[in-house]
Amino acid sequence: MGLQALVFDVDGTVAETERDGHRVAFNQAFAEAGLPIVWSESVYGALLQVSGGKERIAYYVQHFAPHLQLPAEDVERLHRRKNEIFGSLAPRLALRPGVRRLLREAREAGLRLAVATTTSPENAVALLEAHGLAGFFEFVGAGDAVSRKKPAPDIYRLVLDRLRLAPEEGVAVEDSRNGVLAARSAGLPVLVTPSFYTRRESFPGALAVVEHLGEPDLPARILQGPVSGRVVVTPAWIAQLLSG
Ligand code: XBP
Ligand code: MG
Repeated sequence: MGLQALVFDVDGTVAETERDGHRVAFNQAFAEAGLPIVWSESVYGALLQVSGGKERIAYYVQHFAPHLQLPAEDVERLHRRKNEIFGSLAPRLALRPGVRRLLREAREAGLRLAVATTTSPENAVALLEAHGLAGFFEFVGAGDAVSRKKPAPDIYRLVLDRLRLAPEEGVAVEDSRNGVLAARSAGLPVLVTPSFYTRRESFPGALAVVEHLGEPDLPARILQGPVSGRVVVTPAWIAQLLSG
């Protein structure tokens, strides 16, 4: 028993992909298709409550632009194009502080690493490859690999199943309330690094909430947890949190 694996969310956790990546790519795909839809930063923030890009487009059209009468094939085509555009933006999306460092330290400490994300696998892989991180992860659980997206626990259950891990042996790293709900429902403890769109959310049941993962010259503020102050999140610090 004890800490054996870290399971990373991608969007918002590894990088600020939503505001500067997905949102921009959705808008470009809409424009290319000649659709009169532009998602502002604030509108997109509200739409993030709908997990999944296809689901988000379909929800928006149904509620705010029903006159467009977009059939499911068009939604799928738009989403495919949006993901291609996201792939081309991925190299420009900076990693959040501490992500690369913690992955390296986790590998050195013998921890296993996996991804549990709602985004499509091609987006997760594009971002990880663009930053030379893909090789860190033994399994990428993503998108439609499960039928129910976060906040349902399914993607975390799939990852635990593939890694043959008990939930108490892993810690999820998440940025959103939906992600915390998903991980907690699967029994996984969660460390939260809120992102641009989730910084005002609450994270019930989180082990701790930290500003970001921290770097030696940029320790992160501890926003919620058993201790206060600042921290550079390390595998040892996470193990200590876990052991209470
Ligand atoms: C991510 C999502 C995804 C992305 C877009 O949530 O909800 O839908 O916004 O990706 P999380 P796709 O960080 O909780 O996994 O367009 O590929 O769905
Ligand atoms: Mg996220």
